[in-house]
Amino acid sequence: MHRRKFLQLTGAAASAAILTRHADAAPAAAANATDTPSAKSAAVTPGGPLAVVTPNGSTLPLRTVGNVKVGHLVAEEFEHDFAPGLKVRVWGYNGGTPGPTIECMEGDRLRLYVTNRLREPTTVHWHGIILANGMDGVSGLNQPPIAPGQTFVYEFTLRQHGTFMYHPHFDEMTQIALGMHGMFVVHPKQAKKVDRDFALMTHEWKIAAGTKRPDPNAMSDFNVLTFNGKAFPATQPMLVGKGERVRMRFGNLSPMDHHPIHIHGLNFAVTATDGGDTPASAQHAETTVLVPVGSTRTIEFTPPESGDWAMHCHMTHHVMMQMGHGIVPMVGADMTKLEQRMERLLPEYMTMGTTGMGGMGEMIMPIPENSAPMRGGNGPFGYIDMGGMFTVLKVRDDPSAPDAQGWYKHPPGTTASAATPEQMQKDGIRFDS
Ligand SMILES: [Cu+2]
Repeated sequence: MHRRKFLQLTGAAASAAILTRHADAAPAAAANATDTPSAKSAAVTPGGPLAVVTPNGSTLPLRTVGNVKVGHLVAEEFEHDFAPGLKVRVWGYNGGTPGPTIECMEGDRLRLYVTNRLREPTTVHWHGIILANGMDGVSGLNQPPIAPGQTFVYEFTLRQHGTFMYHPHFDEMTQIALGMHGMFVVHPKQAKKVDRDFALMTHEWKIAAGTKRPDPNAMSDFNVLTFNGKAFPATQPMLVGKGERVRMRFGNLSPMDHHPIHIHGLNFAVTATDGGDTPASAQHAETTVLVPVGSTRTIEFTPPESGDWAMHCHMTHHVMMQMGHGIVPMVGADMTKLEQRMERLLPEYMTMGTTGMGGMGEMIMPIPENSAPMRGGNGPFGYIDMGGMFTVLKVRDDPSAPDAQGWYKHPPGTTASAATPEQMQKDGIRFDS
């Protein structure tokens, strides 16, 4: 089907959910990929804190010159892969969205060069970092904008620790929406030991199906939701050991939405925000952490159960992809007559959504070029009908085992299964079908 036809269908079927997915077979879920960021965090300094892993991302290389750590961020446009089938031109840093995670120690003197390879000016604001006013990066207020082709230098000493972010403070609406942001981690001098430490930037994008650029003017109806710039199944799962101490740092520079991040199979405490550490007396157990726009949340937990555990934004539209949301609800409707009439006009017409949307991701249907509507991924029990801001936390008894990155092997008798009539009768369950 051509894109024009698809659009016709979308328009014609005012009542029907046109939910489609790629004509080619679903790619192997990245949830089973071999490049799981599992490497146990290496020490940044002997006996010191641990290195942060940014799944699907990178860490900014820093050179030591005298007593100063020197880094270089390049603001630029490049092609980015969101999910299988969806390649879009975005703006970011050093070829990445998010840009590389900046990772330092409290007390470090930092000199950061910023080169502007965009066609408009930019600046960098170090979100949450306490520094001299002239280093804060607000264009017009603290500095002149960095012109295209120009390189600016920022220099400051880190007097605090925590999880922060960086982003432009010139034409924020466009530049952040197009992908310019990154995480900024400062380890305390007396680091609290953990076994794993992950950084995840949440984001939302409006990318009309078949187009090559995100729409920075969008205020609602964001249709591509990402962890570190990737939508499931392109999100790299995270591998940890049962009983290990795990830290996750979430950032949110989405244009408009907060993200309640939910992890299955465990509970956690929020140990810090970008404002500082949460005192132990104020910490409590949670299963979902709301990460508001313009803030970070750091959580810590010790997973009590091995398995492949879902981790996702709990806004249900944030685990969907480029489907149309402006549609009439069809659940439970009998559309037989309408379908017959529509087929006279459009032979390929089909109504969707009358039994819910769960089957849509798996359907082999043509879609417009360069789009990933409602993409999901293959799981060990069938199709995982979620896309967007969804990933998998792989908890293993032995995370170094050779098969640790494959699907979890459930011990016999520990999976839900179809009930037998005998079982139901024995337990007094009545169901006349
Ligand atoms: Cu969300």
